[in-house]
Amino acid sequence: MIDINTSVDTINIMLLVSILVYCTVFLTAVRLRKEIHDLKPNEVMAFISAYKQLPLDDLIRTHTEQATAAHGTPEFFPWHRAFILQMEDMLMDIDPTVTLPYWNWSLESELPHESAMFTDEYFGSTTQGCIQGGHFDNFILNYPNTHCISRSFDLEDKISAFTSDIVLREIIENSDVYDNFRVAIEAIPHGNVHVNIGGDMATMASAGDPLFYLHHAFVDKIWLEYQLKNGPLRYDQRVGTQSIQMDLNTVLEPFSKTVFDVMDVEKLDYEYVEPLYLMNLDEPEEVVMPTAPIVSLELPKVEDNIISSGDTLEELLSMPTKDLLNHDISGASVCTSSDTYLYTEEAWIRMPYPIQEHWLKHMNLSVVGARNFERVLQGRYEELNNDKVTKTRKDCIDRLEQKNMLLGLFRELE
Ligand SMILES: [Cu+2]
Repeated sequence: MIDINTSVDTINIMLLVSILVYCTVFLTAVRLRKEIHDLKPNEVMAFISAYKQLPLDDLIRTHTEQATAAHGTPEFFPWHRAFILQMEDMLMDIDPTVTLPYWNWSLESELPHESAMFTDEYFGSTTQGCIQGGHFDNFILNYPNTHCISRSFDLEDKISAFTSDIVLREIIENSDVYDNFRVAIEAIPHGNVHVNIGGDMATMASAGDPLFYLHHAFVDKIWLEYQLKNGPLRYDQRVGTQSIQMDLNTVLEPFSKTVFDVMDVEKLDYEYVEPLYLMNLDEPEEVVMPTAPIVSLELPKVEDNIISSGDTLEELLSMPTKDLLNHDISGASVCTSSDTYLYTEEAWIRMPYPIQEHWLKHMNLSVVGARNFERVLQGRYEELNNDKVTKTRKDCIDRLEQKNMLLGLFRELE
């Protein structure tokens, strides 16, 4: 005879076991890709030492051999997704605790050279030539020839602006047709990072520089955000002059995977963790803080300009009432003496420079298309910057009104 209690226990145990198996097999299998600033120093070191053991020459060869299929075509996103996934598999074979971090460069878009990425603790501080010092000191690669990983910042010791976070978000938000989105990201935001850092990053040998993988993990995250908005299977093959057929069944050489196989990130078992370093965490010693400022939209202080006699509002308000009333405030009715003051570079979201034509050609990207898109982006940056100026002017007027009200109050008191 079957004891009912026993069978209930058995069912419970079976349930528990299956939950445990599920947790072990599925939940722990998800790879978490964190923003590089969120890695602890020992995690950065684990990534770097696993990275140095990768067959980097083979990876550069793969990237170079597939240059034509993987760039300037709809395959750009799926091919690079498969590529960095393979690279991450290799990393994890070397050290199972390591996953591929991503670098959200859009949060450091205005002063990229001030990013922690360009320090000896991360990927080297050298601005021109072979990386010297740090973990990649004179790091030699052998494909396509024997060379060191080099950098060549486009402004000598500085890097000109990348696409800012706010504009990047708008591109994702406003994109519908897959291949328009692909072009919008590939040519400018993705391209600027390669070209402005320069050196290996500006060539097909970029796949030897660790920054390539962090950059492409972020590019992959950008695509994922587009997919979450438009559905994972949104993939229109390119129309027009492109003669190659690229649909979901296209094989991504040499990975023996089709485009379809990499469309659904959930099936690929990895996830991107949103940057935590932007939040105020309670354990500062646990978190590697960025050395570069987050995109700074701070405007220059306008107080100095409110009163043409040179007094700031604070100075006026700190004056004894008697002095204040005798003070010349004749210039106080205008908010700014010149518009140019507000148009200082500090007030702006920096706009990326036009991308180099030879790089666009190298990547099979349309120069005319890129220039047109740059013009659209430029218009948007101008709008954003004008909004900032308008807002500043409004703040200024508000403060003036506040001041006049206080002055009126003082006069009444007298
Ligand atoms: Cu590439």
